Amino acid sequence: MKAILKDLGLSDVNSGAGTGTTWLECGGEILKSISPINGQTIGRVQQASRADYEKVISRAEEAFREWRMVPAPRRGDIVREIGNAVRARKKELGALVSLEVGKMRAEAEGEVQEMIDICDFAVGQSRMLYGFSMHSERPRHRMYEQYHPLGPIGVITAFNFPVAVWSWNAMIGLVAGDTVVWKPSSKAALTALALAKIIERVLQENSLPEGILNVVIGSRNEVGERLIADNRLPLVSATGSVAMGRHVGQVVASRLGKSLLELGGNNAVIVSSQADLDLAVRAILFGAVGTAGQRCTTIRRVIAHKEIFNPLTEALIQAYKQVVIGNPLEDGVLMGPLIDGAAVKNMQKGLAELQDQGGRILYGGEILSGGIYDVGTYVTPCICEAQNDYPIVQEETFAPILYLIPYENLAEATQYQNNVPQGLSSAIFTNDLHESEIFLSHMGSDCGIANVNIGTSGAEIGGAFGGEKDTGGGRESGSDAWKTYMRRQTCTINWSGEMPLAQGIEFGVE
Ligand code: UN1
Repeated sequence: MKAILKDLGLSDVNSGAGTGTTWLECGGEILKSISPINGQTIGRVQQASRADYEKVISRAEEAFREWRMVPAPRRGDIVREIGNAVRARKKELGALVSLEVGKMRAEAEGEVQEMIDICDFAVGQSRMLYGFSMHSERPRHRMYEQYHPLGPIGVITAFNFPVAVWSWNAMIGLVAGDTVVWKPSSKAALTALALAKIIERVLQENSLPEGILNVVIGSRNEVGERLIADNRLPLVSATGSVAMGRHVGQVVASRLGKSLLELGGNNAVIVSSQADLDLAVRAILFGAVGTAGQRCTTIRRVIAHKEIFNPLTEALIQAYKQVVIGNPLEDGVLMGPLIDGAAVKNMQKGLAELQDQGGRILYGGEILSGGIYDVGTYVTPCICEAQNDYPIVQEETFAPILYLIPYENLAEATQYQNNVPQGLSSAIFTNDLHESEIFLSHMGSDCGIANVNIGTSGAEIGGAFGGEKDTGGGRESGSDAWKTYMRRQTCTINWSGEMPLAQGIEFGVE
């Protein structure tokens, strides 16, 4: 453990506020990073105080004035170098992600890969910040739109994707000409600092000013609340629970800022009688058990046709029985611990409520004990029989609980799929074209992501990522999500020597 930390430039106590090239002597309280794998302290962070936050934000503001004038393709070059620096440290960074948030190695490295991929994507995007041109209704006038850098932006991220989600925002924000102030989850503080240290060298080697890529680790009162209320940040991107997002959205809206919200999911997979069950089981296993059920895209509900309900249930239970639970850094382990004891309690609470509401546990849901398990963060993944309208099924419990819900016809299945407050990701398993097209049509899934014959999680970076309804409506990562990080300007240029007005209005004095 010590070797990994040292290798990544971390010490026992680390500054919690950096401006990309320099680290502040912070005045906040000490935060311990505790590994959910064994309950041991990995390292400590001296958190930022209000005053430290102020320093960082003013550097980010100053740096913006300079960074916005760097040509976008040149900004892309810097992002290419950042991507390469992360590529070279993929294994070490992945190991730290495993240690700090408990993901299995392949998944931890997978999210580092997401960052590398978004860097590559952003490099290309840096030459494609296109606006439209329009034909003016007035003679000898030219009209077009252009995208300008927006400003310093705030990015708040959750513990479960401590590398990837920030990078979707930050790397696209960088090529857009923004500077970035990152408030990572305090449950994944060291990963954020390690990343900042990898990037520090790139910024220094390119003689860039401080303030371009900032990190501030601090409490909600000292940092979080100030950041969302801060008029100097025209955009705040936040990933986390619906409750958190509702608050962030309201505070940002009250100052008429922009927010990009990526909040909870309640993702369902419809398994039709026309599905390849073997494919469906493999996808559901990864989607529901992967990351110990702690992805916003985790499969939480399986809506299964009554004809295949029993064989599917049986096959899932068989698959769940084979999941090796343990230290995620060991080969063969598919499921690590939950993030902390509170998450375990929350899972137990969810299961108790489910049973009160009439649901049944078909497999799993126990807290494991003995040996490494004694730390209290390991559980068995759980399969339950439930109805879609149970209050607990309507909620996102951030744990490996899978609700199986039977259906009779596709209209009913689609209704179940859509009848939850959240709208992130969805999928159907079917080999019937008619069914899959209905699911993808206007009358089908209401989610931001809709898949056929693959699960709800593991989205590629090339698409716009995010969801509707209580998921918050934001889109980040690929496609045209870059537009959120820029301000659009419509320009009209008169080269006629006359002064014709639009809409044919005559206005003047003799
Ligand atoms: C999240 O859980 O907040 O689609 C992000 C996925 C990953 C990202 C999840 N690419 O599962």
